[in-house]
Amino acid sequence: MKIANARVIVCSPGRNFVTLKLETADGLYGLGDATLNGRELAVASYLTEHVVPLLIGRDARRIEDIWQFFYKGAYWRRGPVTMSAIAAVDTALWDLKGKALNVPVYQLLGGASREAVRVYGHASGESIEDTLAAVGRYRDRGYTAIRAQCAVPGMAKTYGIGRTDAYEPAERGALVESVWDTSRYLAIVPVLFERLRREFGPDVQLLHDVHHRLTPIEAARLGHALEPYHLFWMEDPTPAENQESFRLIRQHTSTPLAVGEVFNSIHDCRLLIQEQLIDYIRTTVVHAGGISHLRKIASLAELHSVRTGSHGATDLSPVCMAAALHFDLSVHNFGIQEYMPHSTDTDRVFPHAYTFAEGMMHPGDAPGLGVDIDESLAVTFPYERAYLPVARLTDGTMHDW
Ligand code: EZ4
Ligand code: CO
Repeated sequence: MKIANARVIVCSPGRNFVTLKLETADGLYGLGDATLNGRELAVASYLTEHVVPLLIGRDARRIEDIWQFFYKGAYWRRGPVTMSAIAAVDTALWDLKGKALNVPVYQLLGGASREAVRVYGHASGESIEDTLAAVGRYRDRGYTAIRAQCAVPGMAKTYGIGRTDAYEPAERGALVESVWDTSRYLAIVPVLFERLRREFGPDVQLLHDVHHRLTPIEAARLGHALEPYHLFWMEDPTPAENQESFRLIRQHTSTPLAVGEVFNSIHDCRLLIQEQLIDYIRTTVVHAGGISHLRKIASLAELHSVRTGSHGATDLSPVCMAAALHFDLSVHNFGIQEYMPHSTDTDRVFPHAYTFAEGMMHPGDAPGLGVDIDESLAVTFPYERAYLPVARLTDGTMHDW
């Protein structure tokens, strides 16, 4: 099980993906996702220049030791670029171990804790009526949990609103600047959820993503206003570099809180979890150090009644989606998994065993992660520079996005 070869594959079948492929001397290979939205080539370079040369010749069975080697051994700890690179190595090693032992990865993680994994979809619209219609379409496809976002009147473009149900957060080519107006946003969101509850009744789980746009006291006010509509969660209400700011939000609202899609280590969420300031931790395999590190975060969360709700947008490749599903199926304190289906081209480049039915997903029982990469097809989709949009206030001040 010595690592004989390691390669970084960058492709763009609809959006950019960075994939690490590890090959052993015995002829097995494992895959890991290393995609960091808008900064893809930084991780590709970190892997190629600094990680791959140190991987060759190592024993692929020693997953934890290799993780510690790249984390402690770099001297420079944490950060999204480093942790995405470590995540790719870790994910590929779990894939390899599963293939070597001929079992799906979830069996290595303690086996299934549930029959399947509940996912939530993204409904959005240019108006409240459009958003209601979009939620209806998700219900018709079997989703039992749906995130709802609607455009803010008076703002030309609102982040998270797709032209179709299959939207992509990053924009190819030039960076897009949008205008953000907090008062108008705070005025419309409770109206949207009042309508959604009235229309769809108490059974559907409703979620909302604030995308870090509010101050703690504004977030407290929104959470309080949404209480009658009992959301499954309110996500990223305020930037979380300052974990203490969640104490203030928590004092004012019982709306459940989900945070962490931009976190890359357990230290980013330690206080949030230990003080029970959040209900769901959204760290994900690719951005938070891989399956090994995510399990440690989940174990800490379990002690404090916090459940997992991993990020699962389209910028997480099918390799990460598969890894997330193995993790979700096995971990006891799983809450929910985000799911934005990939484009047809992405699914063709990454054939996979995972399945969706009636709002639930399963990673499948193929050995390892159950996901592959068609390299000859991948080369026909070369990298294209793309960025997430940024937001400025109406007076031009750069805002949290
Ligand atoms: O902004 O995936 O909950 N999902 C999200 C996404 C993220 C992008 C960032 O790469 O917030 O739309
Ligand atoms: Co989000």
